[in-house]
Amino acid sequence: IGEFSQVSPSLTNPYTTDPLLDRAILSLLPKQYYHDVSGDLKRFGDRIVKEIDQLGRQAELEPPKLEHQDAWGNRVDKLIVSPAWYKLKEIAAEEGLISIGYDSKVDPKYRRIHQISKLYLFGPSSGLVSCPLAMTDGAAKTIKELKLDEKYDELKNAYDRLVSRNGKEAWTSGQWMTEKRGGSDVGSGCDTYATDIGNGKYLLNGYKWFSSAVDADICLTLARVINKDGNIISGSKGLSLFYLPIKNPKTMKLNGIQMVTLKDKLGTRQLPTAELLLDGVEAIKISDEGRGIPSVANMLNITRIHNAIASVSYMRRIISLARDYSTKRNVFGRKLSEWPLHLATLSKLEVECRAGLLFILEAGRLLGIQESGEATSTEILNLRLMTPVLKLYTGKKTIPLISEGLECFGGQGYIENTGLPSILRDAQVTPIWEGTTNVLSLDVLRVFSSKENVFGAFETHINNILKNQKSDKLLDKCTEKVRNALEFLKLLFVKISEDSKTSPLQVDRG
Ligand code: MFK
Ligand code: FAD
Repeated sequence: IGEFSQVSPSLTNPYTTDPLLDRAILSLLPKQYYHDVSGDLKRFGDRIVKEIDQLGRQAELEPPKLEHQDAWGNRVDKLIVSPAWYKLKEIAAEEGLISIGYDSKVDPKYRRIHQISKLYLFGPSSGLVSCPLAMTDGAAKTIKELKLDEKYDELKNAYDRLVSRNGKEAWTSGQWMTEKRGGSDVGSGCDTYATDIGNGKYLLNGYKWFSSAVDADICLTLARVINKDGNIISGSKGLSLFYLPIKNPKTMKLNGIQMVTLKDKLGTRQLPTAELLLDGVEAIKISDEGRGIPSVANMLNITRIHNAIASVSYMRRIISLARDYSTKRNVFGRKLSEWPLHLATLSKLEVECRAGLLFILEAGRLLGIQESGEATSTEILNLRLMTPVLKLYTGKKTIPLISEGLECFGGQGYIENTGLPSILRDAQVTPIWEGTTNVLSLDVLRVFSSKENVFGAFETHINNILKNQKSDKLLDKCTEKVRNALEFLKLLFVKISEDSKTSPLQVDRG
């Protein structure tokens, strides 16, 4: 087989070797807090290299299985998940990947920056535990925003578990929205029905078509309440939001749920995604009747930010490995890193990834301000507007970028046991789940058509950024381009406003 073997690319501390993250958080955080965060990220970066990345790989190689029956024919629906998956969930809790975002000892304006930075380091090594973390964060946010912890003891307990740092006690949440008839058009597609059994409790019957991280402890889901006359309201105005424990707390058996099958997926194979039959699931209605969609939007807007973090984290991972490889691979008598054409390829990827990182941190900054209760109406509108754009843009950009990144390894980029192809497969889901690109484009139109002076808020935001920009030749050129783009968007906005008298779908038809 010859004497030569190629030195492999290696993963280095993703914080200390990130070209931008440290500078970005230095500019966003007060000095003392920056030092704490920076120390935590450095330590966590080392843990990723020494421990976490191998666990992520193990989870990929030991995909989940579902056993419907035990040896004696009893229906058990036993989900078997890699030990690495459970270990990663424990690590995520210990490392505070959710709790940091809710830490009452830290100024709310800054804690999301810390959390997002940490999730960005964790994502590609997380064995897709990043997915339940997103939904866990979304559930915690929903409980807080709707003040459910003040209304129900059960929800207070759930909140404490969702944000726990105790790896043995922490809970994760699922988010079951998609059904066979509708993943985008949930309002028409939801055929899950809720029967009132008194004391605020309901029994849910239906079929959930995609339910990820189905080993979760709790879930938020949508269903249509059957009223006293046996009637239901169709469309999104008929949906309410429900909270349910996945296992009955007394029997520890599934709470009226049958796991019908696990999905056989292109990627995210580490992640158990199931089809579920809800056959009399006991649940609590946590929204006003008919307000299910706007209530679950609290969750969606958080999971969409997580999705963007994951997209950018995949970009960073492939670039870091490709950069490292370029210093180890010789072609035509030189290191790859010495060939200008290869450097030009890497530079293009780098620019896109850095822009993505600044974009997710900006979302974290605005989210923190919103959670501090000090946000202006302009900041709230910008966060609302930015979230779908952030998710759709990063989801769309990550796939061609990773594809180009794989090409930087030549044939090795296509070989399974390098671990590289799984990055592309996993990233392919980011534009699909949590709202496809077109559906999120329509969400942008929804914001423009439903809120006052959205464009004004956006313009103020951009002008504030430009005002604080240092002046130099290159930056002045960029500023001019941004101003021209703003003028163009203004014209577009006027057109959208004129057209959007009724609904985003009608604007789209126009
Ligand atoms: C590693 C990262 C991992 C990430 C986690 C992955 C695991 C989970 C995977 C999943 O995919 S979970 C399922 C995700 N599903 C979606 O994202 C659904 C996609 N479809 C949409 O987003 C639709 O736009 C939506 C179902 C939300 C609404 O469609 P409708 O029926 O046309 O809604 P409509 O009537 O326009 O709006 C109803 C209300 O909700 C309105 O409020 P009002 O009644 O007060 O006027 C809207 O303003 C409000 N609303 C809708 N979207 C909102 C929102 N409010 C705030 N934010 C939003 N995003
Ligand atoms: P459709 O809604 O049928 O969309 C098909 C196409 O139509 C898309 O290209 C879409 O962009 C386009 N489209 C739809 N509406 C419009 C429009 N008005 N204008 C223009 N184009 C439009 N869901 C959950 O609830 N919980 C989960 O845990 C979960 N996990 C998932 C895990 C994986 C791996 C995957 C792949 C999906 C998961 N989903 C989950 C489902 C996911 O959210 C949906 O698949 C997604 O929202 C799209 O819905 P759909 O599949 O019904 O596609």
